[in-house]
Amino acid sequence: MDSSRKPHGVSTGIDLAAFERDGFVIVDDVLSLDMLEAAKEACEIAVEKGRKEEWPHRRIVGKAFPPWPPSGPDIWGIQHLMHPDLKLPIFKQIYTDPKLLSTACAILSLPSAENLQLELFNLLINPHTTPFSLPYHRDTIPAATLPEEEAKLLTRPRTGTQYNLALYDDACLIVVPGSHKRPKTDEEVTTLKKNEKAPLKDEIRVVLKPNQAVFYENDILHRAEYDTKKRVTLHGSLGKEGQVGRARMVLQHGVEYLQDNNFAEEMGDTGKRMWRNLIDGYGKSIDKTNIHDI
Ligand SMILES: O=C(O)CCC(=O)C(=O)O
Repeated sequence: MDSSRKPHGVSTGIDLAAFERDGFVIVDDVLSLDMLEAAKEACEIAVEKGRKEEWPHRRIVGKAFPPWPPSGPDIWGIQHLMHPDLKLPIFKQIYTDPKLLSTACAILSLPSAENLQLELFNLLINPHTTPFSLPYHRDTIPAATLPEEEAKLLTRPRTGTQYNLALYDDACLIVVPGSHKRPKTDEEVTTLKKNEKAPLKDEIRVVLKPNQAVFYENDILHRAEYDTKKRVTLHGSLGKEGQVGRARMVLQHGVEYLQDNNFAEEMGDTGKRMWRNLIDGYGKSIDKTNIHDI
C-alpha cells in the first residue's frame, strides 16, 4: 500500500503547540538516507542546469520576488523542479515523501494526504559569487498594509503550509517567532521604514542540519541572507484540497505543465489524488480571465 495514504502511520513527532505559538517547527530526519542521496544528486544536476542557463526558471540575484528576469548577475534559486522538461522525475517522488505529507496533514488537520492539494516545488541555493538578501516580508500581505487590516488578514483560516528541507547545513532564514499572529509593532514599522532588511527585536536565525525541514507560516515576518556558502534546500508548498483561490494562485504564472493530463502519470496514487485536487480546485474557479488580478 502507498504509505503516504496513511499520514498518521508515519511519526512526524512535530510539536503542534510550538507551531501555533511560534509560526514554525523543525522536523528531523525527513528523507530516508537513500532518498537524501538521490535528492542531492538530482539537485546537483538541477543547479548545474540553472547556473549554465540551460534551465530558464531561476530566481535571479537582485530581485526578491517573482516574476524574475530571464538573466542577471547570479542566481539564488531554481524554480519548478517537477516540470517534465527538467527531466528529473525523482522530484515528484521527493515532493510526495510520506513524512513531508504527514507533517503537512498534521499542520492542516487533515485525515489523509489524499486531502492535500499539490502545489509548487522549488530549490533555494547559494549564489555563486554575489551575496544577496531578502527584505522582511510576509508572503501574502504587502508590507504597506495598515495594522488594522494586517491584524484582520492574519486571522484568516490556514489553507496551506510550506517548508524548507535542507540537504546541507542551512542558516539563511530569519524569522520573528509569533509574528504570524499579530500586526507589526510600532517599533518594527519604524525600523523597517528606515531599512527593510534591518534586524528586528526577537528575530532568530533558523539553523537546519542536513535532512531537517522547517515548516513555517508564510505570513510570519521573515527575511533571508544568502552568502556564497553552499546551500541546497528544497522549498515546497502544499494546500488543502478544495482551495480554489490557492489553486488559481498556483496555476496562474507560467505553470501550464501542471495542467497537462500526463503530469501525475509517474506519481503514486496519493500524488495523483493531490494533483487531481489541484486541477479540480482550479476548474471550480469561475473567472479564469482575471486570474492575474488575485
Ligand atoms: O530563502 C528562504 O529561506 C526564504 C525564501 C523566502 O522568504 C521567499 O521565497 O519568500
